[in-house]
Amino acid sequence: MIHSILKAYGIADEQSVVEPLVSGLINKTWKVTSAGQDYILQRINHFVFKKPYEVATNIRLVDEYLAQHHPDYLFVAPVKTLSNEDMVYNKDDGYFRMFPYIKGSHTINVVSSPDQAYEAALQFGTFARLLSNFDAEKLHDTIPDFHNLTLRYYQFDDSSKYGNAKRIKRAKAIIEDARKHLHIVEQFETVRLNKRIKRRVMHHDTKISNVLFDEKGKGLCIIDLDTVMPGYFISDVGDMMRTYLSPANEEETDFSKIEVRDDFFRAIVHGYVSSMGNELMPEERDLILYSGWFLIYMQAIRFLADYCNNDAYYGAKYEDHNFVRASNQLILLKRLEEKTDVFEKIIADELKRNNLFTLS
Ligand code: GN1
Ligand code: MG
Repeated sequence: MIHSILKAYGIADEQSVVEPLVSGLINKTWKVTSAGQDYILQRINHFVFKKPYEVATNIRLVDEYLAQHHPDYLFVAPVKTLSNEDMVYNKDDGYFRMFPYIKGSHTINVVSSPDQAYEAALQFGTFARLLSNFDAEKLHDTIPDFHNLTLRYYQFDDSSKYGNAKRIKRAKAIIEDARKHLHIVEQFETVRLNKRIKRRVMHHDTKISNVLFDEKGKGLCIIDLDTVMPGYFISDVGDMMRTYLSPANEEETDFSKIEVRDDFFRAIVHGYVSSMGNELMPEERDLILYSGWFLIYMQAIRFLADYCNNDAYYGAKYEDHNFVRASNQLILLKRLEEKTDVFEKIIADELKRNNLFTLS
């Protein structure tokens, strides 16, 4: 199957070595080595990305804009096929794209130092800043309503009423717990109504494995651009908080290991504010801590809804997998909420360091 795809790129069977890479929950990825060249091959999950051509169009528009306005910026655009396409379609296996492998780069799966969190935040902040004059509305919503928390809440609410009855019963306590956080959804509605809070070009999946690092541990560029689409900055900053603050990730079953670390929080804020803080409106700067609540809560109710809906979206490796993931994220949210005063102080410090102010 892979070999017929490689042919479209002019890569011959005999010379190529293809090895699967462990990556996210949605797309499949392989490393391809051929004639001394390395590539990353990715299959788009077209049950999730229903219009793969829109994904390709977004990446092309962003690539063209950056090439024209910021030619020195390292943006990893897909390799073209022999017939100059961004993507290959094969009726049995779906849609594939190939990216050049950036020499000397590596990815990490776990954030183990505040420096790494800082480097990543700087990368995502720089990407957003360089695109702040690009009209985000030119881009397609590659997953419509992807980070629409209000809709996610309704989906969760439906699943908790009409989903798998046995599972709903099992999850009763966390469903009730999740309902107690409705204020996070209400605040999202005020964000949507506030015209000074712009929809920007956002990455929407800022976990650490989507940053390439060089040998010295400096951030090189960002990858996995399928969810690059219009959104609010809280999506990118929030997902960094969700995935960098705790030493234990969403898969952890021992919840006593979930904690939020002050120095990692400062590193995220430092990296993002120093690259993107100037672009943010004061109204947006007021939402930095809210970003974490917003994204962690959204992930919790997405996992919980999926549990009630028989794991239709995320899949599951064991019976209670999505129940455990949802419980985990609700605990992470609590740990973050407990730090409100300390973290507001850190945000104030970092803004001050950059001579920036908020409304409040
Ligand atoms: C999915 O596929 P992956 O792991 O990059 C999901 C994200 C979630 C993440 C949770 C398109 O990302 O929104 O945060 O799982 N992406 C999509 O692990 O739904
Ligand atoms: Mg992804």
